[in-house]
Amino acid sequence: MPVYRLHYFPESGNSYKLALMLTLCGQTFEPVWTDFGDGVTRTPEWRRDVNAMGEIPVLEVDGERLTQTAPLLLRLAEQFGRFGAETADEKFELLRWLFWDNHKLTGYMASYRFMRTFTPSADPQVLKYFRKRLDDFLGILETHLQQNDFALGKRATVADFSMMAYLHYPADETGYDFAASHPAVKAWLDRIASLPGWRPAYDLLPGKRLPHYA
Ligand SMILES: N[C@@H](CCC(=O)N[C@@H](CS)C(=O)NCC(=O)O)C(=O)O
Repeated sequence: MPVYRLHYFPESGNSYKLALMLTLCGQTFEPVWTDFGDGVTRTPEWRRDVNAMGEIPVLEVDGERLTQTAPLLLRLAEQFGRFGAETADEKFELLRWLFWDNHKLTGYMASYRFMRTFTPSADPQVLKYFRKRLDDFLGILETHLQQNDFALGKRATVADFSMMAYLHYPADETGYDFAASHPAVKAWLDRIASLPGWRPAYDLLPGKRLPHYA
């Protein structure tokens, strides 16, 4: 069995993607709480010793430090034979949604939620811009999920875990009430939450939390 250590902070949806995947695959990990709020990931020491890209999460696998959730999710899917692609066409689809998520959905939702909720003086113009982009991306996801149970159709894959991570937080953090605004997204979040062993981020990622300002 590999030994996993996950460097994270509780509000990090990117960390949750890996914590959830490991949990759904029946794995445990040692949680390594990281003081993101105090700027530790911006220090030269942390970038030298932990992650040169300056990002959370970092997954240590038997002592090797690995980063970037998309390739990590794909590797775990392959290793455990779960939540991955089964055909070349599925692999293409999986990559398509993972790239879209990293660039668009997670990229904007993580920035919007962080600025809106966890920074003391959010710039209203920047928030407005993020929200406009997000409304567009969420509309695209809503349309897809009106016709599909999951990103790839009938079964959950790592593309779903990647896309749902930032959307499953409480409405007072995301600023969205999906039941009212995006019912197909809400139904999909509920489908993922009913997978055996599923747990929310704040259950899997304990420790000191960032102050709320929203
Ligand atoms: N594409 C990266 C994104 C990681 C990321 O942006 N992490 C955030 C915290 S959840 C971070 O460390 N941000 C620091 C920064 O943007 O400077 C992944 O999937 O691992």
